[in-house]
Amino acid sequence: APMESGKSIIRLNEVGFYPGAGKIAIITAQQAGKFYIKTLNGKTLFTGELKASGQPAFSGKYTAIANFSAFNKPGRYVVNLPGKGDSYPFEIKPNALKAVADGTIKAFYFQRASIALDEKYAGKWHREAGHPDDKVLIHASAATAKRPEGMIISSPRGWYDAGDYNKYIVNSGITTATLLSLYEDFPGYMNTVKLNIPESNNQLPDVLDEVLWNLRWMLTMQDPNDGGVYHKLTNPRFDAMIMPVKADSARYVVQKSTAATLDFAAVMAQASRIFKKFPKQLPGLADSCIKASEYAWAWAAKNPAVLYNQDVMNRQFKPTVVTGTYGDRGVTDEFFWAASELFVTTGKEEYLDKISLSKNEKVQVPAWSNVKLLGYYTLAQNTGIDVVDHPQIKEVKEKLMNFADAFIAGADSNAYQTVMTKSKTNFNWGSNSNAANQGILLIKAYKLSGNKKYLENALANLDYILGRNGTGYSYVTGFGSKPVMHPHHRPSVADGIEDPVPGLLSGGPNPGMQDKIQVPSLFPDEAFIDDDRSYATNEIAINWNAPMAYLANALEALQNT
Ligand code: 9MR
Repeated sequence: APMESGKSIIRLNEVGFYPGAGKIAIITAQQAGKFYIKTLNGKTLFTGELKASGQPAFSGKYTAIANFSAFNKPGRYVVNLPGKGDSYPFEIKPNALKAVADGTIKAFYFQRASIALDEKYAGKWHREAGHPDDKVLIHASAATAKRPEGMIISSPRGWYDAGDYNKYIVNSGITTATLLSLYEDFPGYMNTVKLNIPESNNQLPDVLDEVLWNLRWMLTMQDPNDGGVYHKLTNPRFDAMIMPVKADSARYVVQKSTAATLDFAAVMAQASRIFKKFPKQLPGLADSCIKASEYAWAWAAKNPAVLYNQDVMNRQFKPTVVTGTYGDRGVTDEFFWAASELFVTTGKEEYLDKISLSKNEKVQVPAWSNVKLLGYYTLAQNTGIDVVDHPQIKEVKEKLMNFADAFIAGADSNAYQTVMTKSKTNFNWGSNSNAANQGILLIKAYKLSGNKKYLENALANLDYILGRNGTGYSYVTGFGSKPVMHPHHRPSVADGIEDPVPGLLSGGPNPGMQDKIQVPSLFPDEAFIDDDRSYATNEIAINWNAPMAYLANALEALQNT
């Protein structure tokens, strides 16, 4: 049996707590009696009583809860258990999550294609430019009369999707939208966020500068001749674990797809209403975005069921492409999302007509394949235009709140006292992004209702990601005492630097083992290995980092409310 030391059995947010907020550590043992909050010099400042959790963890083991919410004195501390010793240290202070909040956005800078990362901005992770993507081939599957097979287009910039170096529109869609929403929901706070990126001195908030790196790439993925959007820009096969500059195989854009085109339409509509506020800094951009969006929508309306099926494509066309598929099998949610964004930005009733809510529809927290809730968010929050008379909008708000209520119901009786650890179904590929996306839903519910219970549960999910969980890892590189050190991330593996690129959210526990790498436990919340071969548990991805960045930044913005 593993040693039951304080550090191994006391699971807590290893980064920090806000003085006025809830503070909980979970003991993964049936410990009873007292616990102490001590300074790093061993001085006891708070004594509490452990409480048993109502339900066991997925492993069947019961936990104990150390609640020290009443202790609010800023400083550095440990939780101490008699006979077991100290937890990892943590801080109590205002702005406790500031570094994580900044770092998880800065991570997007580290994911940039087509640019060298200077030491000034990237520190020891500076690297040469990779993937200029100024000579990208039209794949046979994408060929048209005006853009024949082998024709060369320019499609630079963008973020690398994940541990690999390809660029996928579907996944870029939800990612870019999530970061745009962060700005849209918290403009005052986000205006103050400085990331030390090359554009930091221009007259635009840094988060929007970072978004523009990807948005400008996305714009190049639309065929100017018909409005359709290529599904992805990719190598035929995944690169070895090498640096970007060494990865120089030919790049292609493949066939257009309805999902990619609608995700593009949604993001461009949202971008248009946000960039409209910066006419001096970005002349014409808002107009270009809405034009691109409506053009894409028109293509999708004419091509409502072009699903990306890589196997079918490979049977017809060469070269064979085996990289990520993001092969969504249903696009009603993409239609809903795009129509919602287009309606809110343009006010045109024709888009509202496309927003139908089915009776007992089951919504899920957003994921790349499931974007309906992104439409809900936009419809529920946008008071800028007069939507109160539309019964659909009222219903959207009600459903959103009901959905949030269902999530938090009983969250305080499971072993880790979080929404994330309520259900095994949360633990699929990229499970940590579910924790973050649940957090976003709860932040939205808080903004709509003013009820702090939503905010507290959002914070608990953040605690989950930073160490209060079944493995004790802080799943964000560079943060916490036991952070993941070996993510499946090509630059982190290939750069010869011990520390991985910082601010990246690992995918997290997933018992699926799609990569055939053995995980130490198959209990859903423990099915994780900090091994760079384990892409099913320990890859990083932009669509996972974005909700993490949203959650951490939203909590920073709301900490004093
Ligand atoms: O996040 C994606 C996950 O939902 C899928 O189950 C998985 C297998 O298709 O792919 C994941 O996305 C990967 C993408 O296909 C390629 N780049 C890395 C992504 C993260 O693992």
